[in-house]
Amino acid sequence: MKLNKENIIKEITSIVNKTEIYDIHTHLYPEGFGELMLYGFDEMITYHYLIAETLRIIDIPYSDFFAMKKRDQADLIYKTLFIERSPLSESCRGVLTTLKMLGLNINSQNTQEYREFTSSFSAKEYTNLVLEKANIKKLVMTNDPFNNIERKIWKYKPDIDSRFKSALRLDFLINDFKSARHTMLRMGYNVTSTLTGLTKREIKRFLHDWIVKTNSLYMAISVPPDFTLLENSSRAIIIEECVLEVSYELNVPLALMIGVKRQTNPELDLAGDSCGKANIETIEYLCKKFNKNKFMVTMLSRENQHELTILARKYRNLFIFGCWWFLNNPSLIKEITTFRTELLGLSYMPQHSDARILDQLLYKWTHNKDIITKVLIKKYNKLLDVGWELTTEKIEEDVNRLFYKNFEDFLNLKL
Ligand code: HDL
Ligand code: ZN
Repeated sequence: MKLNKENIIKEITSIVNKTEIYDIHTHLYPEGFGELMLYGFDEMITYHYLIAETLRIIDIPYSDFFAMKKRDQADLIYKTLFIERSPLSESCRGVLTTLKMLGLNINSQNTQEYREFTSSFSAKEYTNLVLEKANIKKLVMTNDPFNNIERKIWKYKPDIDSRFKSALRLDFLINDFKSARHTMLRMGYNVTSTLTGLTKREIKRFLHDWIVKTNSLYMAISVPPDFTLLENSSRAIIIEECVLEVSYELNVPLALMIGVKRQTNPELDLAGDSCGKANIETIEYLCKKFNKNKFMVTMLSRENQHELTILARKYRNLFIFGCWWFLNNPSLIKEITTFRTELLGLSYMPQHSDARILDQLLYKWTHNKDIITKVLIKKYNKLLDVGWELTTEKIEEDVNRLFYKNFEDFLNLKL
C-alpha cells in the first residue's frame, strides 16, 4: 500500500509493533536453567536499577537493605518509589507499563495481586505469554562459563527453549585472567599464569569447547573506559592471540561492550557500576588490524556513541548495536537512533533489552519501539517531502532489517 502524509503515522506504528524482534543481548534464561530464570513482581521491583534509585533516598545502611528478604526489599522499594513519590524514572515507569500489559490494575497498588498473578502460570506458560506479548522471536542470553551455577547446568545439557540463543560471556577470562585460570585448571585446561604458547592454545581450546557446547552466536566481553590493546597486558594478548583467532575460525563475532566502571560503589552490588568515556581509537585499531574479524560494539558513554557511528561508516566488519544500560532512556534513544539513521541509514541494530527479569521484555520493548517509531516517522516523512514514493511493503522490509535481519546477516557474513 502506498504511504502518504495522512496514513504514515498509523502505518509505521503498526509495522513496528508487528515486526518480530531479535533481542540480541539479555540476561534472561529459560526454565531449564532453574534459579537463573527470573520473573514476577518481586524480581521486577528488586531490579538493580530500582535498588540504586531507592538507596539514594532512604538512609538505611546498604548492608541492612541487602540483608532483607527479597519480598521485604520489594515492599520497601515499592513504598519509596511508587507510593511516597510519583514513579517518574524510566525503570519505575517500566514496572507500570509491564503490569498494565499483563492486564493488572496499576492503581490498585495491590502488590499481593501482582505477586499472585505470576504464580498462576507455569514457567513455560509465563515465558510464552511474555515473549508473544513482546513479539520476541528470538533472544540471546548471556552465558558465563565462569559462573559456577550456570556451568553445572551446562554439564547436564539443559533442555533449552529454541527461542533462547547463547552468547559466551568472557569478562572474567579477559579482565581477571589470574583468577580465571584457576577455574580453567579445575575444568581441565592446562593454563599457567604466564601466557606461554601452550597456555594460549589451552585458552583457545576452552573457547572452542564452550562455543560448541553452548552453540554461542557470539563471544562477548565488557571492558572499562580505559580499554586499550596497545599494552602488553594479559587482556590484550588473550583478545588478540586467542579470542580473535577462535572468533575468525568459527566465524563467531566478538561483541565488545565498552565503558563500564565496575563497582564504582561496591556496597551497591550489581547496582554499583558506573560509566566513563572510552577511547574510540581502540576500536579503530581492532577493525583495521583484524579486518577479517567481525566486531559487534556498543558503548556506554553518550559521547562515544557518536564517534562509534562515524567509525561504523568506515568499517563493514563493525556492527553497532543498542542504547546500552544508562543510554536506555527515551531522551538518549531518540538522539542516538536519529543520528545513527542519518549516518548509517538502516545498517545498525537500534536496540537490545538487556532484560534480567522476563517480565521486563514487555516494557523495555514497548518503550523502545515508541521512540524508534517516532524517529522513523520523522525520517520517512522527509522522504515523502521530497516526493519519494513509499509503500508499506518496503517499510516492513526496512523495519525487519532493524529489528532482526541485520543481526542474522552479520552473523552469516564471511569476510
Ligand atoms: O555487562 C552487562 O551486560 C550489563 O548489561 C550489566 O549486566 C548491567 O548490570 C545491566 O544489567 N545493564 O542493563
Ligand atoms: Zn547486559
